[in-house]
Amino acid sequence: MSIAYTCFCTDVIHEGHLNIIKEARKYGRVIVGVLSDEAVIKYNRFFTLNQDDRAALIRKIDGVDEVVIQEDYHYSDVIEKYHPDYIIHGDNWETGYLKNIRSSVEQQICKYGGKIIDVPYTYSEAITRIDRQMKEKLAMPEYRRRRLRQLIKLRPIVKALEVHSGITGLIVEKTVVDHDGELDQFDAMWISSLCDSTAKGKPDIELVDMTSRYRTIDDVTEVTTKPIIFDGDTGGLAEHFVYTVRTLERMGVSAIIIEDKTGLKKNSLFGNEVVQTQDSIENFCAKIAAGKKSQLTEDFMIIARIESLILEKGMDDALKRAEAFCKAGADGIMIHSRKKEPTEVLEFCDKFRMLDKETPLVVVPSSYNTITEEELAEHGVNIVIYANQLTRSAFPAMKKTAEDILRYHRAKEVDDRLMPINQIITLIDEL
Ligand code: SPV
Ligand code: MG
Repeated sequence: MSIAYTCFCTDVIHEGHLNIIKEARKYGRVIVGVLSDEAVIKYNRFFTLNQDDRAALIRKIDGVDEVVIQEDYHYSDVIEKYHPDYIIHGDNWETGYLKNIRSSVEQQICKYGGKIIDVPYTYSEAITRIDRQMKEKLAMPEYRRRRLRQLIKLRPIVKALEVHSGITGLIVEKTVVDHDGELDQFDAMWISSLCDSTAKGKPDIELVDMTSRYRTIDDVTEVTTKPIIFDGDTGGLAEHFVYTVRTLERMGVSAIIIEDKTGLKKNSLFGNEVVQTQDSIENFCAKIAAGKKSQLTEDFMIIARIESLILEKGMDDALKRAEAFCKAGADGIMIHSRKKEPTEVLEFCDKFRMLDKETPLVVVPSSYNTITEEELAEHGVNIVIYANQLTRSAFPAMKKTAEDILRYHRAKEVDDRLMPINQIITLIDEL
């Protein structure tokens, strides 16, 4: 009997999926591949049911003969294993970033006479509603908050990009790239104190108050579903920090990173060019412990950021602090450096990993930007934060536009490099 194979990555079964199964049945024994958790999160939105629960859901559908886990969004392994005579898929994979997957499937199954069956994609009001509900579920605080911990387990390295507004949040939410046949997207958002302050035209010295920073989080959470890592600067007084932790938890933020500095905070990239005071190990440990004690969920993470390399206090000091901060309850360590070369950060990571194999390590390669994600992961890094790149790309472009309008006394000359109005209005989802 012929084999008809289809692959699902859905958390909810609707008429569109039932239609695919119905079509598949016409061609033979129906095997449904459930896309693995690792593969789903590479190009699709996050799941609300894990792969085993999704498989159980599909097993219950009438007409399904076998359910298997498909480990990769490329079909090569399943094609090799099952030699399906037919691969059934919605015709939405004829365009966009799924197109390449379709062509490699076609190339492979053509070799033995297999065929692709493109089923017209089902569009209906009910499906749109279900789709929106799933997305909104992902945006709920209890789902969003725990997602960073889930991603650390599922991703070789979690990639976070800076956001400071609804629109920058949407860019991180929606950008998927197909590069050399590999689909990829960002996993998380970093609400940088530098960029949040810059967007408000203020210096990065803990001047923008928490209420205002919560407003930025609100703007971002209203239009996105990805997890948030919040730059908490020094965390302020321990007596205040406990309230910050509670608020962030309630808002669905996944993690706060606080740095071991005290007094007037200056941006780390100034290093010792400005006066910056590192907090004592005792004080900072007490702050971490107070934060951990105040937290109400298991999900939320307090990540301790070590400034010893920035302030040229040496590797031993950085490692001593890392050990102490973990003991005080930190859920992760961020090591920062402003060197052009990654040498000191990698040395720290290697030495830290000899002491501690588990605690997540976070880095911010703004100045040592030649290092790749793969190299960082090889040194035990779990989260890479691209801390300011959206801000730094937008502002020069805006400044040049302003200058050129003044120069030419009209806007025609700048128009070629602007996003068309019809694109900007479709970028924003409507309910
Ligand atoms: C930020 O993005 O605000 C940071 C990272 O804290 S850095 O600017 O490198 O200090
Ligand atoms: Mg900062």
